[in-house]
Amino acid sequence: FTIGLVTTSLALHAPSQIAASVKKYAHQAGYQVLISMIDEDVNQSIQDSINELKSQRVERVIINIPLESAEAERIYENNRDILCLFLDVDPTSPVFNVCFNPADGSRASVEYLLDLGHREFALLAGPEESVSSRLRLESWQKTLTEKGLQPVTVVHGDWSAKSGYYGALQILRETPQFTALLVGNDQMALGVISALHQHNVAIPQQVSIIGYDDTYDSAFFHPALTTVSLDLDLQSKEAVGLLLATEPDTTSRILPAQLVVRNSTR
Ligand code: IPT
Repeated sequence: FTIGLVTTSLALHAPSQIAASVKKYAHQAGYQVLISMIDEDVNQSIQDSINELKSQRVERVIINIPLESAEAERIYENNRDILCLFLDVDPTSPVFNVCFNPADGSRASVEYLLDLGHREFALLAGPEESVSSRLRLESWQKTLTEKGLQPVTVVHGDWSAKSGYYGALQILRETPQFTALLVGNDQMALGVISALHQHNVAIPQQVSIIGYDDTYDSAFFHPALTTVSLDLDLQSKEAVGLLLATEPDTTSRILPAQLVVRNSTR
């Protein structure tokens, strides 16, 4: 038996961790995993990937591509002959999904920094076209607004460490009056740390940083990163379990995310 995984770039830490875990849990259940990785020309190539998997007689497919609800619904409707489960959609979307709550971890980050006395927040979000990136950003902004605060700036990266590095340089150049920097994922936070070190901005003495993901590497950044932990292994386990049930229950599941405090905040 074989299940399919249609995934965004495996050069990124989170999707590659998910792919490894999907494979692990599928193998434990006696299934093989066929992986199809895409990143451009989204709609057409997702359908191409699904068709390719169908031609190999795959009938159950995990889709880890960031999709707005309308796109995800279209894909779901166009592929009623197989079962599709989505990992990167708005968890309230009607398609079958296992996703993280985009609000709890983001809210916890802002509240933790507010309790430490921070008031000047810079936001370095992920790509504008990613639904998870947008929901994380909205939740940071909403929590700040509720406290009567506005971020000093909002900048977008593309999830890579390089984009975090250049995003931090832009923020230092344009709006240097911040003491807290919320970052959309840990890879971008790695680049941020590098940029701040080069400019002799001490973390956490001058600037506190909180990332997002808690991938396997994040505890080994310097300083060890405070971040919102997503249990990607659990997400993969749930997804594989739901997909492989004999009579799949297609009720979506929402997973919690929580703040893990390390040394990049004070
Ligand atoms: C999401 C990660 O949080 C982010 O760092 C990036 O890797 C992105 O995936 C790639 O699409 S995790 C996803 C299951 C919401």
